[in-house]
Amino acid sequence: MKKLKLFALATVALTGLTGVANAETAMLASDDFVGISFWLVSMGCLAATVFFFLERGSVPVQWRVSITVAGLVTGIAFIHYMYMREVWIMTGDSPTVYRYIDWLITVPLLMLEFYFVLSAVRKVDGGIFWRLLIGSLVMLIGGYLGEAGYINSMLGFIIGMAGWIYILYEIFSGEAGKAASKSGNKALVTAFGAMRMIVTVGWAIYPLGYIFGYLTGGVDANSLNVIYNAADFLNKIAFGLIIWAAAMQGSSRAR
Ligand SMILES: *C/C=C(C)/C=C/C=C(C)/C=C/C1=C(C)CCCC1(C)C
Repeated sequence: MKKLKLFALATVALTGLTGVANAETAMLASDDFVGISFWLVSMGCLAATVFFFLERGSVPVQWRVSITVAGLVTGIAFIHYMYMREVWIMTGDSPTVYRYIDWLITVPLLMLEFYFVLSAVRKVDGGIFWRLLIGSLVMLIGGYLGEAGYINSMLGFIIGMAGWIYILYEIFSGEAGKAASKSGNKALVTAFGAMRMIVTVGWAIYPLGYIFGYLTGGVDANSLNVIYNAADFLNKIAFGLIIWAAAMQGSSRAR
């Protein structure tokens, strides 16, 4: 296990160094605030990844998978951010493909977290995971087809919204929501409630970004990217920290 952890950290560190080398070829302008936001989120993701992997051993055993997944989410996002940052600084274009590939991997992992935190304290039906996965795929594929111009952008938006609303139904009123409230575990109920708020309020930022940066009169790449970057910071890093805090709540904090 120690070796695995070291390997993971070394990988993250190496990727970070590669990024430093890249920075020589693409200079960040001091007034490029979108580029600066790309940098801030990428470094936040790097720090969060190291943190989650190091903290994995400090939480009770049944919470470890959730912490590992939180580290995977920020780690995958970190690497995508290196590329997105590069595209933005070099070309000033929105790195749509990289962003959606990142979402395609990290959003199902974030959804999986609802399943994992539930199964940390009780037995749960695997159907919950599949329904959350299908909802997120509909949401992302709809959004991508619309944003990349394969289908009408309004149609893509409507399909994406349908997927998101389905996810919200599942975690509030569906089986997942019921399982959480019936669990009687304080740490889980608190974490589940906070995670649900993030998927409601934090995730709402993306469709708003789509509307303001994309649907209403031409693409405004600046606002679209700043909005998406800020949202990622909240929905990936803060989301993981909430799970970590819940996991620590039940533990004796022995290290
Ligand atoms: C780490 C990345 C995350 C949490 C990304 C989440 C993305 C969304 C919640 C996207 C939602 C969208 C809609 C609800 C409507 C259609 C357009 C999208 C794809 C931006």
